[in-house]
Amino acid sequence: MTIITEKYLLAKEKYQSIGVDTDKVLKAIDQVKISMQCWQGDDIKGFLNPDGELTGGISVTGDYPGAARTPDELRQDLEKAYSLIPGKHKLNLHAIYLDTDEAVNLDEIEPRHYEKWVQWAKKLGLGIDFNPTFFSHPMLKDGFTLSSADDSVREFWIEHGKRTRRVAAYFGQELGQTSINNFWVPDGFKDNPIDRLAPRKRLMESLDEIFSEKMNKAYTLDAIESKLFGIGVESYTVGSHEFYMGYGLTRDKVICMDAGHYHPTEVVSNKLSSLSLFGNDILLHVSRPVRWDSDHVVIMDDELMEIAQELVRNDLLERTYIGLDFFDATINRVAAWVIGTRNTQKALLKAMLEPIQELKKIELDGDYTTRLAFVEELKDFPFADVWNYYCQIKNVPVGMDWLKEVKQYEDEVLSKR
Ligand code: RNT
Ligand code: ZN
Repeated sequence: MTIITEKYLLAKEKYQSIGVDTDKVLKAIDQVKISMQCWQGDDIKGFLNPDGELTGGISVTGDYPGAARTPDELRQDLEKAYSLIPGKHKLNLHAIYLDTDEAVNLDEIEPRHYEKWVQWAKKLGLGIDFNPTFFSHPMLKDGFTLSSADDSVREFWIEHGKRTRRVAAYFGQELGQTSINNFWVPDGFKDNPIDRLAPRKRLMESLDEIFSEKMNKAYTLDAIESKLFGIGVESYTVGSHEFYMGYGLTRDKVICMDAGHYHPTEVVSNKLSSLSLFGNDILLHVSRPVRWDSDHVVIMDDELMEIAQELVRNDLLERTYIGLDFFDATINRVAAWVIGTRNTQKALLKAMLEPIQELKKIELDGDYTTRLAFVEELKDFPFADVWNYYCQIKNVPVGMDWLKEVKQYEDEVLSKR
């Protein structure tokens, strides 16, 4: 018996003493799929433009060597990352990550331009989620896409949106897992607008046009992502929280909540319960805002724990799609994926190891002293022994061992790019 197994058995006993069955929890955590964002691998450059520069709508900082330059390199890096993460997961692709020799514009994409991704996903047993790309493109005019006052701009992006839904349906059909197609547009103004209403009306109408084609919900679901502000659009974002809450609830869309898209003291965790009462499925963009929507790599901080607890305590995992959304180009990109994904899994595992019914009863009884004492003591319970055991049985490195593999990969592969 390995020391990891021995420790697990001790942890199991300890959790049993508070009524938690760790074996059951291990089965539950293994069901949770995390959608890993392709864009952490190359700083959201994609393969549409040969020079791959970010030309507006989104930005990334850092120049750590070794970024993927081709789809094959990106797949190689992703494979490395998946091999260091327990469980079977998904890939989150952006439209600009097409893999084809043809010169294709965003309003021309077709499923066949993503065929190689599907072949690869089949080989690895992954699902694929998708995103139309409304940035880094000359048709992003003065900061506007779907809400532009210029008909030709809107038409271009509407066509793009329509096409992404067909690509997402293709992913869903081929891979047997629903592909979430997430719409986020950067549209907004740096300074105070006179007319806040008209762009929102145009955005609403453009989206209605995009979604007018009926898709098979087993293959793809549309999601919509709001934002409070961004660099260059500090004063007004067309697709605000209220806009998309209203849109999503009236059009039966999956509402995406990005942890970095609200006021600095506002948290996504506190929104999930309300949303769950009125909407259907939820999409999460697990991210880490440092003072603003900075998309730092997800760490095990209080908000990540709160998000995990909300999902587990309220039984929302069944209805929640979990995607990661961070992009840090100042560190090894494979390491970034591994850290962010493993942390998200760890937070969920820790949340699953709570005696939830017991805690709810204590709260209903009004014993807030015990409630506080209990959750504080729980923080010291040996959840890491359960996590390490989970890694061991899934044949992925335990503890810091994954880092050695990433360093070796950096020496042998990334540093040669
Ligand atoms: C941007 C949104 C969006 C993007 C990706 C790349 O603020 O969070 O989700 O990060 O589409
Ligand atoms: Zn996001």
